[in-house]
Amino acid sequence: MSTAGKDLLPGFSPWPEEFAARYREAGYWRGETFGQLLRDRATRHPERTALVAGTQRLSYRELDTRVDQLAAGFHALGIRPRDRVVVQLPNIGAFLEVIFALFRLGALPVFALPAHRQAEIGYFCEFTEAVAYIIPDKHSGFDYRTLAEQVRGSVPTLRHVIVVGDAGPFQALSGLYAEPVALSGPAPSDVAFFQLSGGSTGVPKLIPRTHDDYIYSLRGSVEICQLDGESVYLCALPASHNFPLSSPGTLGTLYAGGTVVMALNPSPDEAFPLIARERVTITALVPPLAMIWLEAAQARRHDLSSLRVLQVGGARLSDEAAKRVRPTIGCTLQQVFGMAEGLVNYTRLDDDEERISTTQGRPISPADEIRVVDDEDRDVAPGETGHLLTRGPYTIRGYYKAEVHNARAFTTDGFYRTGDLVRVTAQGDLVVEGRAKDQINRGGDKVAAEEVENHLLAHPAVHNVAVVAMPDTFLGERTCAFIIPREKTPPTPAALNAFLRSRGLAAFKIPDRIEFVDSFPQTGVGKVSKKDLRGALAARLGSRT
Ligand code: OOB
Repeated sequence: MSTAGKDLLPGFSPWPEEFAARYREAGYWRGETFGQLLRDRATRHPERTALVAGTQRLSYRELDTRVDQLAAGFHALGIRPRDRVVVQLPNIGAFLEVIFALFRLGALPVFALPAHRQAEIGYFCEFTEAVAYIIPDKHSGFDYRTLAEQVRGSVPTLRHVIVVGDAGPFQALSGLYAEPVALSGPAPSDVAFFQLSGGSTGVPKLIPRTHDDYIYSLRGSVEICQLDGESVYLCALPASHNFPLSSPGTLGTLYAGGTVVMALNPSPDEAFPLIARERVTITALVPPLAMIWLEAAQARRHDLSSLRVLQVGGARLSDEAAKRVRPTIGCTLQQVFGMAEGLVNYTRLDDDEERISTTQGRPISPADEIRVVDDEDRDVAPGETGHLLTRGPYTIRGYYKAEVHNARAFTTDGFYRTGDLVRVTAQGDLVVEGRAKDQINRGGDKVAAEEVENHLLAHPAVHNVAVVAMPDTFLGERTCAFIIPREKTPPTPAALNAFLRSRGLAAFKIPDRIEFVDSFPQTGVGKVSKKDLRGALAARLGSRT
């Protein structure tokens, strides 16, 4: 089947036909869709438990039925194929019901994080011309309905706000389950949803993923992580993030016919009893959480013996912490180095201990192409550190509606510039050595420097600003904003942070530290030298300890 000439979603960059044909021929893209996938599993093993969330337990048959009913409800509201729907749900059962209902309909979820606020949500709704926004009533002490009020007022395309729980002035999700209707459904090569990029630019970029490409990444992940019908996956990280969604995550677990267990928050207090009760076999964490779990596991108050694999990724795990996983938790560590744009690398479960604790693994697919290059895009010598470029059957060819940025973020022959600095070991594993992109990796939460800088520049007392990473023993990195004030007595850091919050910026993007300076160090070509700012900060922090 050819994608050439087919009517594509405007703003989506498909794989060139020659690559698409190759990926189909090799059996990577098998023409499946998410809607069919769930139907198939529900037909094969209807009685198996698909989902455990709070007091809710759903078999595959029940999940499949509820998804049909909800798809009918969304359809009755007027939501149509290709309509964008911003989904901002925590780790609750409704998350999976909602996204599969949208998949079945061919409507496109935009995966927002629970931490996002008006600045981000308003932008996603506007940029994607979303027709609906789906939220919980309250979560973690925050009332999402007040956020929805603000967003609805400013986005004319937004026709529906749908609430899980007490809907207030909006539409309750619970009222939407309806008699199933026949739906034609999307094509496998269609965009299925949008992930968000961690980004390094002023606004987050949207990542279109197709049924074909994402399901291939699930199949590869399931095989590498050895998931099967007996597997029980604990979703402890925010469910909409690419790591717990697909590496192998909740979707990979359903692909394999296993059970997904949702944890409302990832603390040991919540997660450990769930692991013991549900006999969880695999879960995924970011490094700071892994450290917290390692501490808590030493108390041995809970039976974690069912756990076979602890995955850690999203940011670099130190070799020392990595080496503590097996002795402390009694299971295999799996390092995961992935990105919402596509490429995911795993250490393999049977790799030796040294390889598992000192590398970030290797790609899912033999068709993942990896290049490590210097600043001029020339391949570096084997084993040397350089910029990681990648291309492959589940790595995007362009961000959504971002032509100008795409020309920079991709090479002319379609390699994605990851912004990561890596080296490849003699055994073929990747080691992440650093980052060239202007981003702060705050324990797995990605903060684009430019985005925070733009918000700070909007403050009348801020003349200029540069946001950089500062080292942190717990999070790996935190955010520091260097500010040149307009006046002699600058606003206090607290006032500036309150200003950022009032602009509706997610809490994890608020600077951890603000330093006032008279000028910025410059590079040879007169740009702000963030390297020198990081150096100055290290000297300042060092001299205070
Ligand atoms: C995952 O996805 P994103 O899109 O939030 O962030 C991707 C970036 C990478 O480019 C890299 O800079 C960093 O996060 N990263 C790591 C890492 N895993 C991700 N840096 C060092 N070591 C690691 N193990 O973070 C993501 C997506 C799928 C699976 C796992 C993580």
